[in-house]
Amino acid sequence: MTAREGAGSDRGDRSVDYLARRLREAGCRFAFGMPGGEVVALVDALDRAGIHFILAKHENAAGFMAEGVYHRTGAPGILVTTLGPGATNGINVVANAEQDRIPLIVLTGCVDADDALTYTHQVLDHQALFRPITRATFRLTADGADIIADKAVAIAMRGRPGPVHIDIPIAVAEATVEIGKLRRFAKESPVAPAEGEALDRARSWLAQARRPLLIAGLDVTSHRAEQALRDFVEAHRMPFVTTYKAKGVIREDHPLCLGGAGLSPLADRHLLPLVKTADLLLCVGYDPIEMRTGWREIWDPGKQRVIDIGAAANTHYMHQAGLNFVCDVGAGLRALSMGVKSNAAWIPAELGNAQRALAGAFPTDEAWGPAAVVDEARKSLPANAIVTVDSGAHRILLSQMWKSFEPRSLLQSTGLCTMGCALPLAIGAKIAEPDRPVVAFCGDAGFLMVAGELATMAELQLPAIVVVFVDASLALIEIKQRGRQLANVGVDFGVHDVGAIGRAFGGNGHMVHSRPQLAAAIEDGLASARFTVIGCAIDRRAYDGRL
Ligand SMILES: Cc1ncc(C[n+]2csc(CCOP(=O)(O)OP(=O)(O)O)c2C)c(N)n1
Repeated sequence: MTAREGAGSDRGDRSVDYLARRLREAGCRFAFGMPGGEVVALVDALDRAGIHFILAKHENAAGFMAEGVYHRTGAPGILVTTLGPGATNGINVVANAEQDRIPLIVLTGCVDADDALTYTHQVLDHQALFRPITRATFRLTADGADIIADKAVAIAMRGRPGPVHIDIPIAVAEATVEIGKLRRFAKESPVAPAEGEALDRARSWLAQARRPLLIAGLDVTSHRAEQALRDFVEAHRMPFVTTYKAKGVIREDHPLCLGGAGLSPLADRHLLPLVKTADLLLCVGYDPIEMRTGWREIWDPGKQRVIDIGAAANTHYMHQAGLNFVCDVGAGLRALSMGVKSNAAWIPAELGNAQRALAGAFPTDEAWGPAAVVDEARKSLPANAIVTVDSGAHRILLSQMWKSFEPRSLLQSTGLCTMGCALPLAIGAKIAEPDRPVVAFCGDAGFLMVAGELATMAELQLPAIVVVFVDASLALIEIKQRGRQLANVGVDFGVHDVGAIGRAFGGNGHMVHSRPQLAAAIEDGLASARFTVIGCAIDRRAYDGRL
């Protein structure tokens, strides 16, 4: 294999053609980003390989669009940036991919090593920049392009998924190489826990448990273990709580469901007593990176039996378990269940009371306000709607109130908890599933961070709906500031007509002040061929007592 630098694509395959073909083979059909001169060959190669390149208005948003596609297709997302400012604009979404366990392939252009010896303009060490927030970072070589691509996909998708970075020097990208057939690694098979003393003990704990409680987390979805989980909770009559990311792994109207947990002290008030009185806690694909401090060391492994079945070893120390199985989540559940008869004896009234108390903590009868927005939207949207939500007070309320009926139908950032994700996530989801209703819920500050992507929605003619909670405040931060009796500084801002912003970008736009107005705007949005922005005018401090 020889690299012939500088040869054009018409004279043979470039290294980036092999890279692009391997990504196409992995199921990728879309890439997102903003090119610079350093990545034009890459963008050309992606396009030739059948991977449609979508131009976003900011690299950070581009990464979330890629994530939205991943959730709805299962193929890794692709983010393309140019060198220097392009790469640094992507830092937030790459950190998000690391903390939120997203297989994002991050492709950056860079100057060639020999050039960098005497040239400094826009030149940064991209690998040093991305190393702490990725699973791996590579520098593409011409002859190894297919292998590097294969490694990137394998590392991004394996176990607990995460981002992988490939820096692509200009001359390497354009080098013509003769690799021939793509070289690939063997597929991994799911790892099940070994038979032995630990598994025997786990089975005996399960058989003896009278008050078992299951906590399901995002590794359940990464391992596609939803059916195994449902079979398990039904066989063992085990009530379950999920993290926000795992909402919908089992339909939330299931009789054993206790809803989502993670960021709401109000919900925790009813959930934690159940956790503390359970005699067996089964943490299934539970990655505590999603949880606030209220979930740190909440049980006593000296008194309570705790089994962890997850994708990664417990190095977080958020909690401890008596037995830890690092394995494929579905295989782990099936192995644990084998030959075990349930002895669970939860008093049905006790569970019913907890479910009622949780529902009562988040009432739906508000005449108007943030809870009314969530309630009215849920009623106005079909059950199959895919919903995204940003970070802030509105997210906590929505995540507690929203019932999810399928996995990955409520998308959000729960590890990094970044603002500005909901709108681009919705763009990605709508691209992947154009026939389903897609709705982004944003705070007004989070919306204003990424409002420029409405232009992308218009260009792609995506009829998604964006619901904005317009309270002219960073509500979540204002609550914390007030709670500490500090002066109101840097948290309140102006009321902006987000409906007019929507119209300015070529969509429909409304400001609504009541339930009927909201219902009508959603109905119009669902019927429209254009996107719709609905600003819901609510009072400052409207979240008091609701989180
Ligand atoms: C990128 C980023 N910057 C800052 C924060 C800290 N933060 C968390 S919630 C929040 C307030 C968000 O305000 P808004 O979007 O209006 O939503 P609300 O809290 O009012 O519902 C802020 C500033 C963050 N999570 N992400």
